[in-house]
Amino acid sequence: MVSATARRGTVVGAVLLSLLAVPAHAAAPRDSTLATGEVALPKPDLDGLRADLRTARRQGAPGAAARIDAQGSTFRTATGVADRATGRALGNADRFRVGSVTKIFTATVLLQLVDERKLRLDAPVNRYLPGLLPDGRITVRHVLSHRSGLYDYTNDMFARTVPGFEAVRDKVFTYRQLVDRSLRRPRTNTPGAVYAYSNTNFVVAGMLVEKLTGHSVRTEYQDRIIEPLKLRDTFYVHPSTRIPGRHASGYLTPDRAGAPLVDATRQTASWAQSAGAIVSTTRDLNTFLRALLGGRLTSAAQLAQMRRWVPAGANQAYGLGLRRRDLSCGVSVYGHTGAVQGYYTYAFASKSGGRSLAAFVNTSNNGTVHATMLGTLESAFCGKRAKAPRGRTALAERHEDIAAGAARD
Ligand code: REX
Repeated sequence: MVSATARRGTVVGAVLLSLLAVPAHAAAPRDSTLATGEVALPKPDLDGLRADLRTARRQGAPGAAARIDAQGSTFRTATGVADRATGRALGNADRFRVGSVTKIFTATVLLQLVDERKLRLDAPVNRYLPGLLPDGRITVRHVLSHRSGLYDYTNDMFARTVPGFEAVRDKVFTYRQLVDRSLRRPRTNTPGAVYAYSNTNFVVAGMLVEKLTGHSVRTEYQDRIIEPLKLRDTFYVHPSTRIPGRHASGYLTPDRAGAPLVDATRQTASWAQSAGAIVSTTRDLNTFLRALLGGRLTSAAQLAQMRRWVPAGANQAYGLGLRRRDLSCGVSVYGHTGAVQGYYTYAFASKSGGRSLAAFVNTSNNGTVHATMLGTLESAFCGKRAKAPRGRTALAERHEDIAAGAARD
């Protein structure tokens, strides 16, 4: 089923297509991508994007939606349902839990604090939060790049998916309690050695925000990002369990094959907080990434810090709260993925934010669907002929990587 939004999206999509079909050599005044020095991107494959979302539905997602923004043009598409009980069609106006895309918001606040000289990236965390961490060598940069070696407490929490979720659905944790759960386990690495994804890092980041500003992370997200960018569908929802306004219900896939999906919409998200408790829409996520990568939220110097990459798995690197993915066509994109119970998110943009894609499904714990959603990046940024060998962009980017074990700090 294709929703009304999706049909409207097709019309807008035609306009977008004509705008994006600018040859690389043409000095097209409307193409800010060229003006900002970004490489001209292949035309997005909008049929491919729609097909990706339909595939995700076949693989178990009740609904899927995506939005591309580029040079003032928009393409929206959605399929399936926002709510399995009522059968209401999912649309791009639906709010959803963005999970770890929250980490970009948290990092942005901290980099603004660096700009304000209230924080130093290479200072130990314990300088600001005395005695918090058992290893005084762990710096703010290590935390923001997932190189602290702090164990990810969610590994234990969600070892069994549904019972793990139900045990925390209504719980309210302090940051300290979450850090304590991590510290019960040995550190996974020497500080600075390698990338090892851990939500604990962004709990520590949230503590830093609150300590340095004297305000809650909600206030800081609001005053520094949400208000200035007029993100009217973006909220930090914790510990309240309800997503305000029109939103997609989220359905968690149990570990046992064939077991019914669990409605996970209502939860405190307290296990995630500054690592993952933001609710948003595809439009707001695209606006946010365009502003961030366009240099409108931090100084150029701090944006450059955010883009100092460490290797983070195949075709991926991690900066400070920012993920880079190197696509098959040689284009690299910047943003984050998100996974909270009931929702998977992909929010990525081109280097200076000229083209952005936000896509989500209202299910999680389904690796097949997650892999399909990775395909939305290929459709949005690589277009139809996505199978070409890697181009120069990706190679040039890779030279900037900080080698594992040889980090500069
Ligand atoms: C929590 C478990 C996964 C989800 C997690 N989420 O660490 C953070 C996030 C906030 O968004 N991270 C992702 C649950 C990976 C990211 O950075 O892209 N899985 C589910 C299980 C597995 O319970 N046993 O899939 O909903």
